Parts: sequence; C-alpha cells; structure tokens
Amino acid sequence: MIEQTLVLVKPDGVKRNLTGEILRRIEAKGYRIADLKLVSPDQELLSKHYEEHADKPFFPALLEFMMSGPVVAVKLEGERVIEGFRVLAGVTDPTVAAPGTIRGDLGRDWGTKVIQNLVHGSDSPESAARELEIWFD
Ligand code: DAT
Ligand code: MG
Repeated sequence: MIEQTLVLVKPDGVKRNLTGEILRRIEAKGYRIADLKLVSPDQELLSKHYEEHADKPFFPALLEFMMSGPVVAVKLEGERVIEGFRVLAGVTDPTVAAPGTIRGDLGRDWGTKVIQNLVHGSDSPESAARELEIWFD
C-alpha cells in the first residue's frame, strides 16, 4: 500500500549542510517528495510532535536541540515508506547505526545531552498521520 511519512532533517543535518546528501539518499531509494519546507519549529509544535517523550529525562534537551536551528520537513510517499525510511535512517544511536544508513554513515556521538542523529522518521501509520497533520496542516 502506498503510504506517506514525515521525515525531518534535524538542525544538526541542516547546519552540517547534509540536507542535499540526505535527500539524495531518499530520492535514490525511489521515494517521492510530495511536499517539503524549511521550518523553525516552536515549543508548542515540538511538544506535540514529541508528546510520547514528555516524561523522559532528555525531553527538555530534545526540544532545545530541535529549536537550535531550522529543520527541513518532508512529506515522503511510497510503497511501505514508513518502514523503509526507518531502515534507510538506521537505529536511534548513530554510534551503532549500521554503515550504509544515514545515521550510521553521517552521524556519531558528540557528547551532547540529547542524541543528535540527523533525521526523524515516523514509526507507524498512526504516528505518520498524526505528525503530518502537525507539520503540514
Ligand atoms: P527515533 O528518532 O529513532 O524514533 P525516539 O523516538 O526513541 O528515536 O527518540 C526521539 C529522539 O530523542 C531521538 O531521535 C534522539 C533522542 N533520544 C532518544 N533516546 C535518547 C536517550 N536515551 N538519550 C538521549 N537522547 C535520546
Ligand atoms: Mg521516534
């Protein structure tokens, strides 16, 4: 089934001029960019986006990091794209993310309070619908 997912190039990716490299990998995989914009998200938007993490110790650092610079928000479309982009991105911790993935090839531990891992991708059809509404409606 053709799906849509939310991809974010986080502030670390934009600052390091990796937006093009990240979008290149997404396009090379064959997914379609249905919409794209540069956003400076505020605390209200990010609190909604990351509501599942509100009680985590890293939540304040996560919001601070996500507000540290602009983010590229992408509405991405394709067959099984929700799962497919998560595989392309690699696991959360860039130190152990597999080589060949975005996080594994381009990310590492910088010793920061919150893990900086270049990209976000929705983790389920429910999350994708919820997050696309937050960022694109
Ligand atoms: P993912 O982005 O792989 O879906 P997540 O939803 O569990 O990971 O967490 C959201 C972000 O929060 C993640 O990209 C990086 C940060 N993060 C997650 N777990 C963390 C931890 N234990 N310590 C610091 N930052 C963390
Ligand atoms: Mg997540």
